[in-house]
Amino acid sequence: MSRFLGAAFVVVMMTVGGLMNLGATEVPGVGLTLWYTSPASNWLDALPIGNGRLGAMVFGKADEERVQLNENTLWDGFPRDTTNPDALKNLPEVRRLLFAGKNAEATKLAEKLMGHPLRIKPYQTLGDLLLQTDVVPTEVKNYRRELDLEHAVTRVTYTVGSVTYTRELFASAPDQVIVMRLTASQPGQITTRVRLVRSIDATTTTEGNDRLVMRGQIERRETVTGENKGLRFASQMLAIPAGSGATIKAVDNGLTIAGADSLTLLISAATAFREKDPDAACRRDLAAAAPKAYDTLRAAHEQDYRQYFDRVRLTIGNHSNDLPTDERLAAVHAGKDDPDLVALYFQMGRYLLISSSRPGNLPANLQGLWNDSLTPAWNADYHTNINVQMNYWPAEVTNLSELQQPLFDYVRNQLVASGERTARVHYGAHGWVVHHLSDVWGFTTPADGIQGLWPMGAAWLSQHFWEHYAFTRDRTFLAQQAYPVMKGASEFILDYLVEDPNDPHTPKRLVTNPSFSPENSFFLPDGSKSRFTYAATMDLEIINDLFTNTIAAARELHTDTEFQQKLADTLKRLPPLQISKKTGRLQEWIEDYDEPEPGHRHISHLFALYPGHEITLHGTPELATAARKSVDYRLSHHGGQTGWSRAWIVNFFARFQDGDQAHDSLLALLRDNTTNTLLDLHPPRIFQIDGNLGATAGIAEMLLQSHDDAIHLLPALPKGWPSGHVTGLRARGGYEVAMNWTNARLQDATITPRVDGPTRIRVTNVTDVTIESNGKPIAITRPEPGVFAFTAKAGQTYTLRASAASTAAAR
Ligand code: FUC
Repeated sequence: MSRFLGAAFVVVMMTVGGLMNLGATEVPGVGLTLWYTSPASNWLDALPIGNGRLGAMVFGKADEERVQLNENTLWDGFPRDTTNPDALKNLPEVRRLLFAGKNAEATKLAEKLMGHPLRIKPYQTLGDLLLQTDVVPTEVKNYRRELDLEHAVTRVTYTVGSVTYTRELFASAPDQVIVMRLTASQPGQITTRVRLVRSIDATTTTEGNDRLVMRGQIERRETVTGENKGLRFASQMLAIPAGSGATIKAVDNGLTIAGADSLTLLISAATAFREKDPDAACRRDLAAAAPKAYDTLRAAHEQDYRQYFDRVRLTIGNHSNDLPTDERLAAVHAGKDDPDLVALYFQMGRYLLISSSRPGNLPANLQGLWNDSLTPAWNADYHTNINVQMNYWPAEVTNLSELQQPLFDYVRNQLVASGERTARVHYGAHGWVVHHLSDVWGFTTPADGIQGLWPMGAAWLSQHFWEHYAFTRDRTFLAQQAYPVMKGASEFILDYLVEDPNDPHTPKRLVTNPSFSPENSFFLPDGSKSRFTYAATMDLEIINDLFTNTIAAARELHTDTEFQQKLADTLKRLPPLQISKKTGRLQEWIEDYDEPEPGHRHISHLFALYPGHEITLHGTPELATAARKSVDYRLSHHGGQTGWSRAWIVNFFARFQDGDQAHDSLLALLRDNTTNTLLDLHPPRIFQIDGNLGATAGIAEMLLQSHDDAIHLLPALPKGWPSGHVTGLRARGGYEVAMNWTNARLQDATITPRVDGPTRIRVTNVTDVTIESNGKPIAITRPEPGVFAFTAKAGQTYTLRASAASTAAAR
């Protein structure tokens, strides 16, 4: 168990101090456990487990355990056509008013452009598994609750009298069940009552003396016919007690187990979203899992999970801190730095993605898949104006590439066809469109209020398809999945763009209209506030990214030369990015407006810095300087208040190659937007997984970048991480990278390419390197200072060493 290894490792560290670099690779599991000395007092302090479909939050009270359950297809609502046939005829007038600067009138008329209905329905909790034991809380000693990220198991241990009790839970992807196991250090000590509950729309009964069966249907009536079209769902729990004295019986819709040596509970759930008969699906999954020994189930789960998790190891501290996680977080609040905690947060991010996004299932929503409410904040939906994309920022670079497949499937199966209809009905356009949010029923029309009139979701989502190709070089994926999606999104934009009638040039420039910079507002010259405009900077950046990537994809596939030309010609007609003459900042809108909320959480106009790369330090230094001023300005006005906003800022600073500022933002995130269980918080105190995942990407981005024509090693190392070690990061071009560094400089790196080709490596703070393959030095060129180039062969391993002279010189 990792905590014992952890203790042993600390001893080694103390005796041979300075051997930091041996780190986690030598002792797997060190620093990979979140732990606490008390149970969760509220949902945010419970510990999450998940298999990409089933999830649970485990509270860990000795006397009354609550396991809050989720199944990620359990959504209110049903598929329907939400387009508004009147939208299109009002569009030209809204556009005319905006070009004429009549924003208030345009805003009023724009209500006619919205879809019907205006709002989506929520993702819901499935219910709770409740255990009641006969433990008297005051008699509980040696309490420990933990989440072991290396094995994806949560565990509670405590002692009452002379008996030590252990509970373990995990969510198995291979067996599609949640498994809970109760054991005791002495025979016959497990006694508990188990119930499966949900507050509405379901009933639970017992079946035989060992099974709980919940059946339900969300109450959601079709307005005209009155028919209940809500989703049907089911959950079952099978209890398997062991021990010669064990008894089990059904009492009042619950089970009572007494005198068992151990107890295994298997929990399944399903909905009619995927299963014709959810009840039968639960029965099937339990029947398959029940004959297997607990150890067999656990071994299969671990093997499956670790195929993903083990790919990346990160050591940036010295593993000297073995305090409970909440105490460490409190120390960070008090101003202490804790690099190990940052590394733990990073691996927690990877754990959360592995647990909430698995091939064959839905993508991670605003809360991954953990939600205890019937009416969660923002419906726990898919927001496409930053949030769902941020969820997938770490996928490629932290070597979880396959976990983007749920996003790709969701886009292709749920969004594209509906988005084509919305494009046609609302805009008379080809291609597909998604506005600022969606659900599992294919919602693509403008929602909520007029800020929902933001038709850039499809264009932004398309970036993920291209990036997946850039990292994997999977041509089949590019041809079959990515290109059709990217092309469709481009077709919509081509039709959406209009000539700016105020432009005196020939041909006139092309702009988006209507347009928002999500979800920010500005002052018009007459002092009134507006959000509505044309050609917001973010639109231009997203279009640049989409068209550039689509052209590159078409070229790779040797297809659509005319279409490529059309995209290239259109790009030339977009307005350029602008630097404010007043402030030197990157302009967020087509005019240089002042902002009522200068610290606004969205920093949309910096899309081109991250996740895009139209703005780079080397390629566009003036724009990069202006972008830097924009971030500094936001921060000087209390920017970055939400977890996701802070996480985005970490990525910006990584791209500015300012490791110390990135690091400061990471600490701010831990201080201001993180639960004791390392979950990201949106103010006031709402779990939102995007901050976790965005910051995980940001930490990787501090160590490795590959967006600017080279694999850049240690581009943004902060002073606080002078020595460290990372394995398994991935770079664009199909590379895997491991690095060791000491005294704030790279020592050596291992680069493993997946495809043959020219390779350029940039190393911060190192003037020269040697590169070996198969034990022999290879020829390298030095096309510019700090860049080392060679031709890589797929499958070979290249070892790069900073030459001693260079390190000395750099010092
Ligand atoms: C966007 C953000 C909010 C929140 C919501 C889910 O609208 O502006 O802060 O994250 O998505």
